[in-house]
Amino acid sequence: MGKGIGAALIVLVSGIAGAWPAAVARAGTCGTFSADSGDNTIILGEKTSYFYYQGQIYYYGLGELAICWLDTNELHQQSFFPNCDTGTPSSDHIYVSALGGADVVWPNTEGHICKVGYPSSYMLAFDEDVFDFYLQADMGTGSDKAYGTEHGDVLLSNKYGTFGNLLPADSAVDDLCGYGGNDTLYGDHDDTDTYEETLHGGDGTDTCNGGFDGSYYDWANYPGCNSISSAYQYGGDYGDCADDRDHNNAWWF
Ligand SMILES: [Ca+2]
Ligand SMILES: [Ca+2]
Ligand SMILES: [Ca+2]
Repeated sequence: MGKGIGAALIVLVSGIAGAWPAAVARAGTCGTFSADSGDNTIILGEKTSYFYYQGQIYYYGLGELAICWLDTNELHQQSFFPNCDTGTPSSDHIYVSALGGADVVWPNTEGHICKVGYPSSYMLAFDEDVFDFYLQADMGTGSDKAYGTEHGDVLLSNKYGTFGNLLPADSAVDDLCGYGGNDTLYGDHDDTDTYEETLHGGDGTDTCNGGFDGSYYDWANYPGCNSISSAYQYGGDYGDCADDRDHNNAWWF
């Protein structure tokens, strides 16, 4: 529970999930977020509103995506994405561009204050029962960590290059964690043991591509990755990044 919030805080989760029509269209982008070229922490959650009753504050979800992030100066920032909401079909995604720096992105699993204002910056968890859309994260250069939602996400260890949509080498170790859902994970063109990516498919039927062009190699967790291209396979359980996703909540405090 966040600082400054009374022990009697009650969070009301949006109750309108599932009341909207299912996906009907081709994959689209419901929102685009760009961090900065420094080190960033990027957290996905649900925008809220609140009211006071008998001296206590009550939050309720607005069914709209909010992103809280830490900029290169370690200042909190918050952005809202009105087109990424409870009506957004599962074929759409929020596009996150982390740019340079050592970045981390993940869907928040607990509600927290986004330190840009109390009480208005409170965010609920990213609840897959509320949001059907998935995450596409281009992590950019630098050593990054990307955690997916329980939907089928697309996680890339670097941004697309300019030729053939390939991911250029970024001379950095990246860690991609698909978590639940049928994810697609792409390593970049680093081709030495020093800078291999680790691709964790997690639950679901996941596709892991170590180099995106068949010539380079990363470490793919098997059977976490059900389909593996351009990668070495780990036969066992190479860590449990699903746990990491939950533990990351601690950074807020
Ligand atoms: Ca960055
Ligand atoms: Ca990277
Ligand atoms: Ca998965």
